[in-house]
Amino acid sequence: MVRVLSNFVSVLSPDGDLIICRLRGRLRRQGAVLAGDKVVYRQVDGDGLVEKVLPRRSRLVRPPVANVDQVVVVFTLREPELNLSLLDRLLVLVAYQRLQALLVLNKVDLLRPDEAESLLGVYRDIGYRALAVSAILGTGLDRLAQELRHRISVFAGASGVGKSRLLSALVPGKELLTGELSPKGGRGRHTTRWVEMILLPDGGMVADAPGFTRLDLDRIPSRSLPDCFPEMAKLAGSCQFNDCLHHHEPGCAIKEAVREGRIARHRYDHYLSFLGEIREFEERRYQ
Ligand SMILES: Nc1nc2c(ncn2[C@@H]2O[C@H](COP(=O)(O)OP(=O)(O)OP(=O)(O)O)[C@@H](O)[C@H]2O)c(=O)[nH]1
Ligand SMILES: [Mg+2]
Ligand SMILES: [Zn+2]
Repeated sequence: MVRVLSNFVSVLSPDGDLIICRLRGRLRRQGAVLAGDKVVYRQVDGDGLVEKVLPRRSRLVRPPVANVDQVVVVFTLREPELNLSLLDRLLVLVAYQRLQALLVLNKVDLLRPDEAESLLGVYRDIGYRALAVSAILGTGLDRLAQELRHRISVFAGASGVGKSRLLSALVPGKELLTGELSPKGGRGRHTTRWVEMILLPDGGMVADAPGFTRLDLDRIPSRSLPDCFPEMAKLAGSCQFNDCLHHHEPGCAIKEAVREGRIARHRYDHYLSFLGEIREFEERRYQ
């Protein structure tokens, strides 16, 4: 399944043809079919009909896509302004789905070299793969292409960070709609409207997806949150209490690591604010 547009979808056949299909009745409800889904379809007089969706290996809610191996988290420092909390939120959701994340800092043509490296260094130290690129100048695109090869990926991130522009630069002959930033605060305008899977020339597939400005963490239980921060998960066994949530508990190895600068302060602050949010969801749910 390459693209889902209300009642019509495009399916990539085993021969590499794109076939426009309708959906069987019970597959017409929202979320029943996602880009990336493997499906069984039938052709009736030239018209395709999707009969069945095969079991999914993975599923993301935002962006809505199935069966990807990795999420390419695209962000910028300027135009639009970096939203570090949104970045960490997305990394948490990706970790919770047990998918790999690749961080891509785009628009480095707008930055001094040291600006890019200091931020990426924080994430590389945690163990993430992180690249600095420019879709306009072509900087770093070879490395990015390598990371996408033979994998199924989805581009995710705020609107206007250049996801579609990057993909157009990576895939010869593929022109995706890219948008101008609105002058007000350099915010994106949500140019991409649906998830679309694109075949890569060197093997693999990548999906372009609409940007977002907020992400809820309400599906993640508070107990699982520490595991979604790799630098915390690594140390959690050293806390005094094995159910430590790294907040007010005594003998907490995570808090000690933050004090000593081994865990970035902003990551821990985001952890606490996400934890607070999730607990509010949980309290409301169990009331
Ligand atoms: N300076 C600079 N501008 C870029 C770069 N990449 C993309 N842009 C510009 O940023 C704007 C937004 O790019 P898009 O590719 O539409 O952004 P998007 O992430 O797909 O946005 P949505 O589809 O709304 O989620 C366009 O005006 C692009 O030309 C870059 O590397 N450097
Ligand atoms: Mg786009
Ligand atoms: Zn702890």
